[in-house]
Amino acid sequence: MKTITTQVGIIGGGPAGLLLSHLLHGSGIDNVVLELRDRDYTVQRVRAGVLEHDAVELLAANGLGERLHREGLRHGGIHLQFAGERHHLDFEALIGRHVWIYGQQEVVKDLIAAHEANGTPARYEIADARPVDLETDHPRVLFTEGDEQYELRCDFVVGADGFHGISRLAIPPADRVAYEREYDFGWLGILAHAAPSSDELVYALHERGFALLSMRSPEISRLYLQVPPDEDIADWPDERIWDELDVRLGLPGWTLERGEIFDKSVTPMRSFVSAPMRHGSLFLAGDAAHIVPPTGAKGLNSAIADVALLRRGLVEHYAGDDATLDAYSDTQLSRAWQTQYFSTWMTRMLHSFSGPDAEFDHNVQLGQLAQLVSSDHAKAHLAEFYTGLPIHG
Ligand code: RFL
Ligand code: PHB
Repeated sequence: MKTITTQVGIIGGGPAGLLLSHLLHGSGIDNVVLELRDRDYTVQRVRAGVLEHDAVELLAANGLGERLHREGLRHGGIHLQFAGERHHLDFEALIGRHVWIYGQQEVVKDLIAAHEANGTPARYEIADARPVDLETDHPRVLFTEGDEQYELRCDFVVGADGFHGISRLAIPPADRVAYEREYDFGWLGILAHAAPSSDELVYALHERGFALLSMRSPEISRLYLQVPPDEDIADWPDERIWDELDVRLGLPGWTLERGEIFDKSVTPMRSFVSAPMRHGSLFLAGDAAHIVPPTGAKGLNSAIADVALLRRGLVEHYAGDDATLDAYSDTQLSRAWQTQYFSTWMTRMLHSFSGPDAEFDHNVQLGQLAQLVSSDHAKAHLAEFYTGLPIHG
């Protein structure tokens, strides 16, 4: 068995793991990232698109803002559409904050470039990662790379290996609680070579289900449709997708720009929180600890908030102060539940629900939305959450 020694062992080379590694490196804390998949896989996964105000400031303050500010799209608000009308929520005017449209894939590319420039690339295609000795202050991660067995000796292990990762499972079942909620719908998402048909995102409630118009660049549209969670993508040829988007997003005098669809997938929706987020010398961050339905655009941003605080806690630890690290789990669980609240609220407000109360519920949603767009206080409430809770980095 070969031995590697570092200060922080990070399992998972997604946005949470790579960003934590970059932040720690910038603070002089040695670390190693262990990633199951190959590098190209981690870059090609199409996922989040909206970055919160403070998340972008954190990235920029740590050398990751150059391409983001050049190629990203700064959005000062969103549109809410229901009952055949589109309403603009102007975040800048309401609370003086904004968000950025910049794909998660681009964030990951920028992180990989920074790691390569620093000479600290992640170790890709490692297998069987297993954190052990977590109740001690000298934990290890055992793993396989090629034909070689390794042990990574460290002071702390961070589980940033996503919802399907193994880190959370290393906490004994008696010491963790999982809170979960599944929705009986998912999102069919497409990427298309089509100029976005709106200046800012459009979230639409329609009798036939939710639809979202988003984008990645002035040439690429990202669009979503609410569908059953187990929907077979083969049942959705391109024409059917465009026609359904036309129905749910259509307005008189407005046309949805069509184009070549180059990515298509269905994602089920769930909410999940695992508590606590710390067990001995193991800390969980990002999707490994919590998942939200994407309606509030919070998953990636929550992962960024976790690792920002974890960096601060680790820096203070090595300076002799454990207060932030000791409070990490409680602080981030409180933030995670606030985020769950917002994501649940947005999801319930904007999706169609089936069952005997469906018609009643739809009318309640219309009432809720009508009040929301007529009140600056209600709009500011949405704007505060959407542009992001504070990030304590
Ligand atoms: P990730 O991205 O899942 O990365 C985890 C990494 O860990 C690796 N891994 C392992 N490595 C070693 N050993 C093991 N045993 C391992 N098991 C797994 C994986 O290969 C992977 O590389 O988790 P992370 O870093 O916490 O990042 C979380 C975000 O990816 C996620 O929250 C967002 O994508 C959620 N999300 C959105 N978030 C936003 O903030 N704004 C959005 O607009 C937004 N839109 C979305 C979304 C997620 C979506 N899907 C597909 C779920 C839209 C969609 C459709
Ligand atoms: C996206 O562009 O992928 C996106 C935007 C807003 C959301 C979710 C996803 O709420």
